[in-house]
Amino acid sequence: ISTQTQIAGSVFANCIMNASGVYCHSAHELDAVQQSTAATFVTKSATLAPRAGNPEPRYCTVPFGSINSMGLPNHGLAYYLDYVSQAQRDFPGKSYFLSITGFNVEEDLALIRQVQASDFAGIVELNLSCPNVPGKPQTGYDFEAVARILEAVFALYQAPLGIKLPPYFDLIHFDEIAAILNRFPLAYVNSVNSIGNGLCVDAASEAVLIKPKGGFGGIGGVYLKPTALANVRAFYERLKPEIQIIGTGGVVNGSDVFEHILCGASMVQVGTTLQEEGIGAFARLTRELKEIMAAKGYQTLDDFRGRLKTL
Ligand code: RRO
Repeated sequence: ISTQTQIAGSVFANCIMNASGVYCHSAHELDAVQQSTAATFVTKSATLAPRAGNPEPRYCTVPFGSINSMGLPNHGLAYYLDYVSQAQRDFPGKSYFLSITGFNVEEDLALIRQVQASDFAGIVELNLSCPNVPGKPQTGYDFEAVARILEAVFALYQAPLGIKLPPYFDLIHFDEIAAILNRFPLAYVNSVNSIGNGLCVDAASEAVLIKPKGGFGGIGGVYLKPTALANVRAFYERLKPEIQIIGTGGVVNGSDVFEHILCGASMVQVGTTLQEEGIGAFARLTRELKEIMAAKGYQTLDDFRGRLKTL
């Protein structure tokens, strides 16, 4: 039984990897993902300059998931370009994902130019959905801004590039954003980022759980799964076949991975569960996925990808 997959022509021996933000801030964490059974890694979203992020506590686990308002702490693009460059030398033939995010189109272009000037040979993930920087909207909810950014980015950059989107909740919004995305040579769409600006409350202390933004933060984990599957499915049905889907959200067990692929995902990313369980989550999820495939008589992901039935 094989869980091999492909994104933008790169072949990966497995279809499960980290979600950006988890286990990918430092070289130490990225090494751990690299040495695991994960398909590959994606780096923490990088800005032009290093950022400390929001004040702590800024991540909290809750029974059905997590809330975070990290505020984009990262070592800056140069750090992640150096790390990937070394990984490319150490493991020739393996592809890596580099996440970047600017605060406006000029910054996005400056980031892209730095990637272009480097020896990066992997896949760029442009994060259009960070919910946690005070005063900055989630770009993915401004459809005209998404169109403007992609026009500018693809005028400059022709190598494989995908985007990380926030969850959408209305079928009209899926129609509108998909019509825009279909105008561009995107490698993939990654759905979804956390549900922005949720609020978790501790009844005992009568207080919020995280410090930034009065306790508001991005929701991940079990809460996210139906929304994530809906976004994967809605984009699988609307995007041109050249644009692949990466499914992220609510992956706790092998069935969750299976369901993302059934909805149309070509790669599945793990955030909250990886944060809570640690690097062993990759081997467990892979084993559980293979057990489900074996029980159903499936040999490869192609046997069931996208083949969700309706009633
Ligand atoms: O760093 C964060 O606060 C963060 C980011 Br950039 C993101 O894209 N999604 C998220 O839940 N947190």
